[in-house]
Amino acid sequence: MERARIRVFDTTLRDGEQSPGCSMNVHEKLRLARQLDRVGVDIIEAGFPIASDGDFEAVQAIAAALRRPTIAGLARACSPDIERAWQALKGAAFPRIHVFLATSDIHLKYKLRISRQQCLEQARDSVRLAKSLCTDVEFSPEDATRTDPEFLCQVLEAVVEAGATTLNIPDTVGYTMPAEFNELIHSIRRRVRGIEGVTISAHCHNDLGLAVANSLAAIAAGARQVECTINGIGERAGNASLEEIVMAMRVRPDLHPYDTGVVSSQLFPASQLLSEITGVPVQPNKAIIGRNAFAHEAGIHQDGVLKNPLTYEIMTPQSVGVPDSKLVLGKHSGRHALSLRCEQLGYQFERRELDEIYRRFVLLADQIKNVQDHHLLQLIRESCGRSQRIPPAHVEEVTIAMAAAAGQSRISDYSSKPIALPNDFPTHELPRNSMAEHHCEQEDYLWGV
Ligand SMILES: [Mn+2]
Repeated sequence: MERARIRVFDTTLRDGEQSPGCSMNVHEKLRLARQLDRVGVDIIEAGFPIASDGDFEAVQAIAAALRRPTIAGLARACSPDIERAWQALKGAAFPRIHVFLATSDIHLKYKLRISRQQCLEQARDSVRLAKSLCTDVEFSPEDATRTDPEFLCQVLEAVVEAGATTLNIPDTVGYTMPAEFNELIHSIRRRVRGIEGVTISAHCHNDLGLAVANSLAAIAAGARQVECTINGIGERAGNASLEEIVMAMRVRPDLHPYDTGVVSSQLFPASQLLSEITGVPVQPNKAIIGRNAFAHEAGIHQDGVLKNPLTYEIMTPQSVGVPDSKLVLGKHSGRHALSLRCEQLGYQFERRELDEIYRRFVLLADQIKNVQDHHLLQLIRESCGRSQRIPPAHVEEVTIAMAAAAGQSRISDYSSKPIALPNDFPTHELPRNSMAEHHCEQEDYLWGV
């Protein structure tokens, strides 16, 4: 089946940067933009050129450095903004001017203090100006989801006539619901003359936790561009999270038959780079790229995952770029390295317990070259039920992949083969019933960064 292509418009460097604590300098923005290029986004909104000299320089530098993606710059609906944006963008291989103007009565009355008629004219005139500078023009009616739909369609029709090539429908305040937003996009497609010649886009905020759901609802209704950010950063509760939208489509192509140009294995590196640059950590339970996104704490879950990852996983850590754990523990590894690795995996042992684990570890290391995390975890489970688990928060920045899925890179690679110690590993030395005893009560777990 032919699948529709969704253009991914990343606004991490613009809307994302507007979130508290997330401002970036030119050098940092350029670094992140290069990673966004590796992620494969179609459009990078590089900044708001009139906002500051730093923003201007960043947009200019990104436009000069990245020749594949479209580079967008934001402008209010007035000539100084639009001209400044164009100055920053004109060196881009594919420049786009993104003009916005609020259209809801509450914004018109209290913020802009203009009438609907003035709004309509200002929107049309500013898009006309932008179009005289740049063929690729996006228009956003700010606060679209709280705008009278009739008036919204009038404005959209006017800007299409003036030359807009993308119509972005922002849920600026994170107010809409999936069914409602879906219907809004449908009604725009029905009512706006000339709509078939332009791309409809969605820009959703997460104030009610629905940004991704609303974005997917818009796509289902015919939107073919989605605006989003890495880690879901952005104003207030943030924007729709790029990684969540992309992986929702990848994991459920039956319900979301769309393609993007995103290289999913670059998602985790992008998330890490953004956190590193801004110093803003990702919440541990964040979908797709959070430290616990691939963790299996409950013993019964872990047991299932070890037997077949599909029991509790709908995608592999590797598919989103969570690195494989390369535990290089061999027979030459010392007790200290072993103890450290155990700690990284969440276990602290008394000296005598560690001695016992070390003894078994050496036996195993004699038989296999590299003792990997899943070997070690199994060994720990079988050796010691009294291990004291330490909370993952004590382990900072340890990149441990979901060990059970090590070496498996695609869903189709999953097999039902349990990961096991070598056949000749001397399990007869283990206390009888040790597996049975700890099967249900074990507290061991793995986590995926
Ligand atoms: Mn926004």
